[in-house]
Amino acid sequence: MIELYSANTPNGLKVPIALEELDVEYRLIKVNLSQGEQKRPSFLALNPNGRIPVLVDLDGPGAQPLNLAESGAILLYLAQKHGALLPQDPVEYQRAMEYLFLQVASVGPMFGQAGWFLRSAPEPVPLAIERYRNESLRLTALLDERLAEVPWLAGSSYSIADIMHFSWLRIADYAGVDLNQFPHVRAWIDRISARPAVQRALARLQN
Ligand SMILES: N[C@@H](CCC(=O)N[C@@H](CS)C(=O)NCC(=O)O)C(=O)O
Repeated sequence: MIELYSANTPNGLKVPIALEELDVEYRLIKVNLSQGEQKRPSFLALNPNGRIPVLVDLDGPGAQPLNLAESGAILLYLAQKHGALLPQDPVEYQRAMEYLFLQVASVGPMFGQAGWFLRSAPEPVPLAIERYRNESLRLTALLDERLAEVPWLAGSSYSIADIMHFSWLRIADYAGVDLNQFPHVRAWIDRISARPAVQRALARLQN
C-alpha cells in the first residue's frame, strides 16, 4: 500500500501522475500548505525538510515501510520498483537521468523563484525578477530545442523525465514564460495533458 502526502502544486503533481501511469493504488493525503501542515511535527517526522511530496510505501525494500521525500527520488524509486517509465535503451536511460536532474537542479528552482518574485514577493525586486525569469526562459528554450529533435525528453519513449518537467512547464506562465514562443514544448505539453493517467492525477489533486 502506498500513502502519498501531497498538494495541488507543481511538485505535488509529479508523483500522482507517476502512480496513475503505473496503475498503482494509493491513498492521497492532502497537505494544506497555506495552513503550514507541512511544518507540523507529525509531517516533519516523515520529511524533516518540511515539504511535499512525501511517499510512504508500506511494502518498501525488505518488505519494510519506506518514507521518501524529493520528487526526483520518489519517481526514480517507483519507476525502478515497477520496471516502467524508464527507457530500456541504455543511452536513453542516461538521457532520462540527465533531464531528471536538470529539472531538480535547474528548472524547478528557477521557475519557483521567478514565480515567487513575480507574484508573491512583499516588494518588487526587479533584478531578481529579471535574473530568474531569464533563466526560466533560457531553460525553456533548451527544452524546446530538445523537443524539436525527439518526441520525449529521453528520446523515443515517455519517461519520468517528462513527468518531472511537465508539472512545471504546464504552468510556465507563473514564471513569466510565454509558451507561444516555444511550439515544441507547447505540443509536448498537449500530448502529455491528453494522457488519461495525467487527467486522473489532476482530478484527484483538485478534488
Ligand atoms: N525539491 C523538492 C521541492 C519540494 C517543494 O518545494 N514543495 C513545495 C510545494 S511545490 C512545498 O512543500 N512548499 C511548502 C513550503 O515550502 O513550506 C521536490 O522536488 O520534491
